[in-house]
Amino acid sequence: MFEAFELIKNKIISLTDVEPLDIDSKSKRIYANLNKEELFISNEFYKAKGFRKIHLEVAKLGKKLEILHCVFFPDPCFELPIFGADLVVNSNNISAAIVDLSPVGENLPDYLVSQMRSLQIPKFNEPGKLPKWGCIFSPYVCFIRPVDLFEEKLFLKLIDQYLSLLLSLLVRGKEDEINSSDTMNRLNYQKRYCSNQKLNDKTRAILTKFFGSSWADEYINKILFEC
Ligand code: BLA
Repeated sequence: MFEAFELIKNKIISLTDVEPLDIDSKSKRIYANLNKEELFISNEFYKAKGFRKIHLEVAKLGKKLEILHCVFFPDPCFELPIFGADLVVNSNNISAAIVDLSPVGENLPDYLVSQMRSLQIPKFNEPGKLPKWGCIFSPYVCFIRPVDLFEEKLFLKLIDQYLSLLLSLLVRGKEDEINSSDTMNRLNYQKRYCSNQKLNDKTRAILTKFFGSSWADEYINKILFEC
């Protein structure tokens, strides 16, 4: 978990024109207490060239559950996919690990497909089955439960490769007009990404258990998947 956090954080600080985004200062550190279980959420938000919002979150919910959540929402003026990663640790074991570069159009652009193909996603022993709302992900989404340390390392390497690939796309550097149809279209796909992510009952259930349903709804709508 810590390694993944460091890896992502280092990529973020390497970005051009990166600066912290002030979303809502009371969302940066969230503490609560439920039946003597400690809850702690730490949020970091940034913007940078090519990215309208980067969100890196670590949550410790009670004694057992730890979550690393990260999304790079692109600036829709750029032709960039959405990077998303979710690592769920249950009693010191990763129970779910998901990483993707998700399309902001009907498909990923051809040049990106060929690069993702050449990465050769390793064959993991316990792949997960994506729910219906997961149609927002690319064909190269990796959703697994790592069975051992070796697979955990392979998954980390994949996060690294997907992020490196994403950042390498920025070098192409083409920026469309804010009101161009390509920009609008990409923004609509970001909206669809967010709407579908909001259908993840597992996220909602955990947040509701610890914070109540209205808090959970607000958090999901305003912090996790605002668009
Ligand atoms: C699954 N997400 C989960 C699970 C939990 C959370 C508890 C179930 C894990 C398991 O099956 O063992 C919880 N995730 C959270 C919480 C937060 C979070 C509370 O991020 C934040 C506070 N989810 C994302 C992003 C992706 C994502 C960015 O937030 C993908 C890039 C994916 N999480 C995702 C998927 C599942 C999941 C696909 C599996 C859903 C399922 O099996 O139905």
